Amino acid sequence: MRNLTTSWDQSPPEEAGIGDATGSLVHSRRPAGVAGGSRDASSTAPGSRLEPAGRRIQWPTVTAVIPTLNEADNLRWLMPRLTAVDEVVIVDGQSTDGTVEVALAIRPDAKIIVEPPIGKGAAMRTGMAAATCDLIIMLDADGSMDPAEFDSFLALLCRGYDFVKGTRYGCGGGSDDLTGLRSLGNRMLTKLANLLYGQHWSDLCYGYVAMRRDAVERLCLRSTGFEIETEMCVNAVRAGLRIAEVPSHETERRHGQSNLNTFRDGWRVLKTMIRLRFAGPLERPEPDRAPAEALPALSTVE
Ligand SMILES: Nc1nc2c(ncn2[C@@H]2O[C@H](COP(=O)(O)OP(=O)(O)OP(=O)(O)O)[C@@H](O)[C@H]2O)c(=O)[nH]1
Ligand SMILES: [Mg+2]
Repeated sequence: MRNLTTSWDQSPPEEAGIGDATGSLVHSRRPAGVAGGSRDASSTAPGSRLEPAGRRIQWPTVTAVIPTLNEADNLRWLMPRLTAVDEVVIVDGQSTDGTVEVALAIRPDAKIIVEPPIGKGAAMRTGMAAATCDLIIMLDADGSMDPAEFDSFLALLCRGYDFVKGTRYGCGGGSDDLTGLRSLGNRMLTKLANLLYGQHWSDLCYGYVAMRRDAVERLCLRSTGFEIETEMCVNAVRAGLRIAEVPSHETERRHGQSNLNTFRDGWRVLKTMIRLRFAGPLERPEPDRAPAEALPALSTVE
């Protein structure tokens, strides 16, 4: 038995030809077996570059991180759809509607962390720190983000991007949930972020994102509220991560009430992006951190 290193991040984005790191909309092909099905090479398409004959391929593992605050009814829809991930981390803000019980009834192996309801940002940071897989995908518990879209996020990570953010605008994306006011605010904030950070993003305030787990520490996240989505994006730029946007369709929250306050949270987003623009460089990774090129490789075993 011999370990080979057929890296799942071998091709840099520029060479991959399926998107650009400045945030243009990208469409991706799904490398068979990344998620949503068997990780055995026997399920890959004949002739695939990643199907060396006679080898078993081990695909990167995936953690789903989900913040919850009284989302029991929504988890009944969401949890059965998380079949393609290896680990589920739920960070619950002391829900009183049986959220944790519902989650465990459907997914007994879910990792549950209960903490005070400080905000979505705090919950996401806790969840990212608890994740143990190669890749992390973050989504809301309210059923507005469909796990059927996981593959388009994960495929881009496997093609060399560090941070992949969903966008509800442009080809293939959309929202049944955004009010006119929220959409206007988001578009204005996105334009400002593009100006301040030299990007071409189409959607700043959307929490459906995926990243390599080794990118988490480099993001140096501090936010406690909904401004975490902005902090992740702008710190990804500041940290020099390879970023892509992928179209996503957001449906309406299935049950319950929104926790977002348009004006209060919009103001927090604005303050965050301006403060971080003038905050100086992010701290460099610790010396013992492996450089991006050397990060987890897809190992194949003959
Ligand atoms: N643990 C935890 N989760 C939270 C907290 N606040 C919000 N959440 C969760 O964060 C996710 C996003 O919150 P939402 O209320 O859906 O915010 P939104 O998507 O902007 O609003 P909607 O229009 O209702 O979809 C949901 O899964 C919430 O349950 C909190 O303080 N603690
Ligand atoms: Mg929501």
